[in-house]
Amino acid sequence: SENDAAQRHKNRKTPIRLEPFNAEPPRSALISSYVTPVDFFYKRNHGPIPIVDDIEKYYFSIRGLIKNPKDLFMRDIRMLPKYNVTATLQCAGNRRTAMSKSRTVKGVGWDVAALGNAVWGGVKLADVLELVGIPKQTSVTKSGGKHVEFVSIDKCKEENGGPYKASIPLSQATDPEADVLLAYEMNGKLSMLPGISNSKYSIIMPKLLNRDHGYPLRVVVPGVIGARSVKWLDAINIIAEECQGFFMQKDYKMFPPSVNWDNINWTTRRPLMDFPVQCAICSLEDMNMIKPGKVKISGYAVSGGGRGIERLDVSIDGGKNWVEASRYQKMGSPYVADGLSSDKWAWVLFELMVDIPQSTQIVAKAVDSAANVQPENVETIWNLRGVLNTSWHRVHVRVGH
Ligand code: MTE
Ligand code: MO
Repeated sequence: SENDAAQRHKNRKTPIRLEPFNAEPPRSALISSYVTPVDFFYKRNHGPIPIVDDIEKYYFSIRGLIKNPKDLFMRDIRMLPKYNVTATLQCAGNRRTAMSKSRTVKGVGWDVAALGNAVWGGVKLADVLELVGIPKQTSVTKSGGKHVEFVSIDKCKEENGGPYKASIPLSQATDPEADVLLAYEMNGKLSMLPGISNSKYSIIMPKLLNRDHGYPLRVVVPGVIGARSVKWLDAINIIAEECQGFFMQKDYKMFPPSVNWDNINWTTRRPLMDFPVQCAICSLEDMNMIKPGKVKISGYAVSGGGRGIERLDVSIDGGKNWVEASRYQKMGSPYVADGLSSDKWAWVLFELMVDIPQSTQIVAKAVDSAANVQPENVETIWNLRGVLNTSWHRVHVRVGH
């Protein structure tokens, strides 16, 4: 019973959680910096967070369709070239709560902050796979062929007590330009204290990944839904086709609005990979009371697959007329969605000052570098698992005097 569980829980020396730990910051926290501080970075877990206490003994194995399986320790990983990749990690369930308001969906209720932008430090998976004799390549296609499966240390009920796992195509894993990382650092860069421009006051942010985010080693697949970025890596398997785990086959797929829990056939859909173009206003809540006058509209926009953000439109009359907002990644330097002078895997923040004389609905929508747009209404993309709610983001302001 629940009481017994609570009693057992109390009797333990180390507290355990009866539910996996999930957390999301207030949306306003996301726009205070381009790189999301670890404390404000959402956390999504499907089981208890494992503890790896002896980093020297930690290793993961690479097996499957290769001639020479290998165990790799952290010292082996640290010998490979290190890269810092700025990439936005977004849960496929981001903005699920709003989808549920249209019609109830199943899943963790997320507001608009189940994502974050981090500087991930680690080695390229393409370099690691070369160690077991798999050559690098620049992929022309990302589907079909062998897959690289990531198996975690954590255990979860969806896998019947087995480990969390996922896979990506081998062609993506071996493409150095896809920037797939085995990361051991998060936000390990020199950064300025907010509001102080003198470099004397710069600080080193926490370097190593913390436990919540996959210490000691996690996968980061830029531009792809968060579920494929497996934390607490235990093994890599080279397999003939995609991973048959729960989160690839029975979850994180998008169904049409007509599919319900009685007529669902999981095999008819592909596992979600690249996320579509997304944005949200973070300077305002869903409902706001304001005084008439100037209001700052700011938030984030991001697209998957390395596509940049080409445009960000804001409407202050519920979607009839639109004004373009300014976009930035690094404060003070203009943003160009070309992936050369910009961080191609990372979000952009946007900003616009508007005059709000009366109560209204404010809307934001983004266009990515492939001219993809966001759907106007959540109903057209409604799906029973509540994934990929990328509909126009709407907030209400009531003007009082
Ligand atoms: N990896 C493991 N081992 N276990 C998990 O439960 N959750 C996935 C992914 N990797 C998960 C995992 C999901 S659904 C998301 S959205 C991201 O991790 C969240 O990463 P974060 O907690 O570092 O923000
Ligand atoms: Mo997720």
